Amino acid sequence: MRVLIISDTHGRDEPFNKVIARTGRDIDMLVHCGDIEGREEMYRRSLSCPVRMVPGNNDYFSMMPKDVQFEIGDHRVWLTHGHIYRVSLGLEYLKDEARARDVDVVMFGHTHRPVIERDGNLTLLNPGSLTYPRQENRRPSYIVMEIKENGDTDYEIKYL
Ligand SMILES: [Mn+2]
Repeated sequence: MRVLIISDTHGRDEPFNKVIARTGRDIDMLVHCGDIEGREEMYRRSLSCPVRMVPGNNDYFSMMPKDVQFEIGDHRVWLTHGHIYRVSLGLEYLKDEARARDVDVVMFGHTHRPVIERDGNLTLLNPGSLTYPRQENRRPSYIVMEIKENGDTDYEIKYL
């Protein structure tokens, strides 16, 4: 099972189209961590797989819930943009809330810097931004999560 995780596209579709050209359409779930800016329907229709999204701090008029929890394989996943948990200042609030929610994977965005961090049983994933990357190499980034037959899960940051 392959999950494509993206974030902070800020209204632009071209980087996402490049990602799909690269990964192929054989994707089992698409996750968008927010700052979608009006392109929600495009993402919902882009692939024939379930799509999970939350609004970001720039999705002012969105009626979608700001937090969602769901399962991927055996993983309990919490998805939130992250600004409410002050992720720009560090991941402590996010970790506290993840533990209170008893999830093992947190997906977030907002910082425009890709992160894969493991802390005990908790895995924190930020795919970075496909439109306005802020990490050192300034390349648009995303994460591919791959769950193997035996349940082992790999996470990889990829760059356009
Ligand atoms: Mn953003």
